[in-house]
Amino acid sequence: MTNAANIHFRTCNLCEAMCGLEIEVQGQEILAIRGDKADPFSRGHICPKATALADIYHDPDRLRQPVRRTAVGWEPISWDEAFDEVVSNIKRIQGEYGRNAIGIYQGNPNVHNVGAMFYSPPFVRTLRTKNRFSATSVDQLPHHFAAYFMFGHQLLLPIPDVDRTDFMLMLGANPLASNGSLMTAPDIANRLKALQKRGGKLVVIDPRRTETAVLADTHHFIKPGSDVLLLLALLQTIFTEGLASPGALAAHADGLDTVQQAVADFTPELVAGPTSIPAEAIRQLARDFAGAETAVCYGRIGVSTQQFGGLCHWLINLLNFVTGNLDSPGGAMFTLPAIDVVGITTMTGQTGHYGRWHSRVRNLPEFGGELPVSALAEEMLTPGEGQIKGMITVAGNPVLSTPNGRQLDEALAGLEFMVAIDIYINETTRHANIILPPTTGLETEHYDLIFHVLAVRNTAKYSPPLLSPAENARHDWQIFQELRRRMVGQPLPTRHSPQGKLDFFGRMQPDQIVDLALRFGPYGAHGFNQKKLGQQGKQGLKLPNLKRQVHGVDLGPLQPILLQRLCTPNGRIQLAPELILADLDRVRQTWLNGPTNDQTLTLIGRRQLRSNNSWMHNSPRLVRGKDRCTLLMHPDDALAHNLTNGMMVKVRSRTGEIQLPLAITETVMPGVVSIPHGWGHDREGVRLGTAVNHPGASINDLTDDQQIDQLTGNAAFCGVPVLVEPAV
Ligand SMILES: Nc1nc2c(c(=O)[nH]1)N[C@H]1C(S)=C(S)[C@@H](COP(=O)(O)OP(=O)(O)OC[C@H]3O[C@@H](n4cnc5c(=O)[nH]c(N)nc54)[C@H](O)[C@@H]3O)O[C@H]1N2
Ligand SMILES: Nc1nc2c(c(=O)[nH]1)N[C@H]1C(S)=C(S)[C@@H](COP(=O)(O)OP(=O)(O)OC[C@H]3O[C@@H](n4cnc5c(=O)[nH]c(N)nc54)[C@H](O)[C@@H]3O)O[C@H]1N2
Ligand code: SF4
Ligand SMILES: [Mo]
Repeated sequence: MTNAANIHFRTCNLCEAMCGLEIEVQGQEILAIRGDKADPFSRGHICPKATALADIYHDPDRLRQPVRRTAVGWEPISWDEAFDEVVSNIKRIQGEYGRNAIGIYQGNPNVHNVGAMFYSPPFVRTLRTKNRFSATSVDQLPHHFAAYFMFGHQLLLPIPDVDRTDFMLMLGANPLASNGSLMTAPDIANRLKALQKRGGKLVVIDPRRTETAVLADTHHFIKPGSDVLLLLALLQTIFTEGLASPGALAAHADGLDTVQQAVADFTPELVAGPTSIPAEAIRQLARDFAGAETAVCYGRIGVSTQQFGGLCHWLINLLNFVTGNLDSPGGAMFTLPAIDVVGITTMTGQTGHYGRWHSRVRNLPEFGGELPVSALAEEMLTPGEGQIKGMITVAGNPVLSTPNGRQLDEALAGLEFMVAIDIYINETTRHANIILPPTTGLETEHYDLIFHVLAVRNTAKYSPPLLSPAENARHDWQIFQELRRRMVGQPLPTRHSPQGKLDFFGRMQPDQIVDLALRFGPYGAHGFNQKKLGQQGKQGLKLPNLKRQVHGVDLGPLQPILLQRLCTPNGRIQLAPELILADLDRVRQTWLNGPTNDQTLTLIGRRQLRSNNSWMHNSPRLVRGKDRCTLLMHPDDALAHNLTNGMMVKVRSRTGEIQLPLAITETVMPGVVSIPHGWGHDREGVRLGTAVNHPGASINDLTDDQQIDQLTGNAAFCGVPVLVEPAV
C-alpha cells in the first residue's frame, strides 16, 4: 500500500441514480468524495449522501463482528459460533413447527448489492418457506404487477425516456429529492431543465408543491389516492375526442376496445370533485399529452403506494400506449442492459407468477414468490399452524418502513428466534438474537445489476472494492453462501461439480458471475443474442475490459424492443387483463358513492435529500441543522385546528399516535398533511449514537397494515386519515 493519495472511481450504491464518484484516498483514509465529471451518465452529479459513504465506513456504531443478544447486552461472538446458532435455530423451528414457521424480510439495500442479488435467492430457496417478504410490497409492486399482466414479465418495466421526450406527465414522484426511481437518471434536475429548454413541458401531479413541482411548467394538486380517477378521465378524454393513435404497436395488442368501453363513464366532470382538479384542466391535459410530438406519463411512490396502485400503473401504461408513446423514443421505453436480467430470466422461465399461494391469516396472494409485507405482523401474532416463530431480516428495517410498524415491533419481540444480516443495531435488528454484519459500501465490489435495467440510457460500469474490510469481515454474499452451505449440510458443488450440475452460487465469486453475464450479454464478447435483438455489437464486453473503463461505458439511448421481449402466453400485449379490469368496480364503490368524510386530515409522506429511507441518520453531516421530521400543514387547516407554527402536535390514526413539530406551509394542499418516513429512532436499545439524538417520529406508527391495494397487496401509505391536535 503506498502512502500517496490515490484517485478511485466507482458508482454510488445508495440510491437508484448510479452517480459516478471520484474518491481521493490515502491508505484507508478517505480524503474527498466528488462527482466524477468523466462518468458519461452522471456527468459529475452527486448529492450530499455520497460523502456520507465515508461516515458509514468509519461509523463506530457499525457492527464489524457478529453479536449475540444476552440478558446483559450484546456480546461479540465468532462467525462460526454465529452461523451455528443461526442454522440450528432455523432447523429447530422448522422441525418443530413446519417450514413456514421461518419468515424472511429483505430490505432495499439488497437491490443495491450485487453479491446479495446473486447469492440470497439460492439461500432463500433452502428455507422452502412461503413466508417471504420484502420492501417490494411497500414500494414498486404495482409496477411489476402491471408489467406481468400486460407484457408477461414482471421486470419488463417501462422507463421514461426523459432525455428525448417533449412532454412529461409525472404523478407521485419527486425526483429532485429522491433522484429518481424506476428511472435511473443521474442529474435529473438538469435533464428536466433540458427538456424545458428544448421547448418541452413538465406537468406534475402531487398533493404537495414539491421541489419538482416548483420546477414544472404546470402543477396540479390532487387529493391523495384519487390519481386512478384522473388517469381514467385522461384516457376517457383521449378516446372521446378521437386523440388515440397507438401506431404500429396496435397490431400487436389485445383489448383496446374493451379498455375504451371500461373507461367510457369516467368523464372529467365525474372525477373533478373527488380529485379536486377542474374538468377543463383534465381535458386540456389530455389534449396536450396526446398532441405532443412525444410524451411520457410516469408515476412513482405516490401512485404506487396507494389503494389503487395496480390500476394506476396499468392506466399509465395505457396512456403511453394509446398515444403511441410506448416503446418509442421520447416515450416509455425498455432497456437492454449489458447484463440482460430480463433476457436471462426469460430464458430460465422466471418471468413472474401470481396467486400460487396465499397468506395464512388474510388470504393475500403471493406475487413473484413474495407475500405482502402488510401481512407480516399478523402472521407472527396469530396462533395456529404455519405461524411465523422465527425471522430472518436482511438489509431491512421494517419496524420503521412498513405500515403499522409498532405492531410489527411488538410481534418481533415475541419471536422464538430472529437473525438479522445488517450493519446496525436499529429499531428492527434490536430484536434479533444474532446479528451477522456484512461489509458495506466502499468495501465491496459493485455492479448495478438492477438499476441498469431501470436506466434512461443503456450503460455499464463495474466498481472494484476500494477499502479493505476489517479482518474476518464477510461480504453479504459470503454470509448467504455459508448459511446455505450449512442449511444444505454438505459442501456446495463447484462450477464443475461431480454431479455435473452448474451451480454458479456454490463456489464462484460475484465478479466471475458478472464476467460471464457480460460476455454472454447483448454487448458481450460472446453475445449470442446480439443478432436476435437487432443490436450491433459494441465493444465485446467482458469484465476485464469493463474494469479498464473506470468511468463506465455508454451503450446508447434506449431502442424499441418490446415486441422481441413480450412474454405473454399469446405473444401479444394485453391491454385489458381481466383481473385488473375487474378492479374498476372497487374504484366506483370507493370514490363515487357520495362525499367522503371531511372531518379528518389526510396523511401523505415525503422524501428528503439528506435521508435514505431509515438508515442514514447516523451520519452527523446528514442530520445537522433544523429538525426535518415535521408535520406539514396548510395555513387554513392550522387556523381551523388552532395550531401555530413550530408547536408540538399529536397526530393520531387508527393504528397509533406520534408527536412532532408542526410546520405551516402553503406547499401542501388544504386537508392534507405530510410526514417524511424513516424517522423514529428513540426506541430502547437502538445503538445509533447520532440518530438517537435526532430521533424524529415514525409515520409508519400511523399508517395502517389493513390499508392496502387489494389488487396487488401493496401498502397504501398515501391518504391515511388522521386527527391532529396540540400535544400537551
Ligand atoms: N410511510 C412510508 N413508508 C415507506 C415508504 C414511504 O414512501 N412512505 N417508502 C418505502 C420504500 S420505497 C422502501 S424501499 C422501504 C425501505 O424499507 P427497508 O428496506 O425495510 O428499510 P431501509 O431503511 O432501507 O433499511 C435498510 C437496512 O439495511 C441496512 N443496510 C445498509 N446497507 C447494508 C448492506 O450493504 N448490507 C446489509 N445486509 N444491510 C445493509 C441498514 O442498516 C438498514 O437496517 O421503505 C418503505 N416505507
Ligand atoms: N433522498 C432520498 N432519495 C431516495 C430515497 C430516500 O429515502 N431519500 N428513497 C429511495 C427509494 S427506496 C425510492 S422507492 C425512491 C422513491 O422516489 P419518488 O417516488 O420520487 O419518492 P418521493 O420523493 O417520496 O415522491 C413521492 C411523491 O408522491 C407524492 N404523493 C403522495 N401521495 C400522493 C397521491 O396520492 N397522489 C400523487 N399524485 N402524489 C402523491 C408525495 O407528495 C411525493 O412528492 O426514492 C429513492 N431515493
Ligand atoms: S443521488 Fe443517489 S447515487 Fe447519486 S450521489 Fe446521491 S445517493 Fe448517490
Ligand atoms: Mo423504495
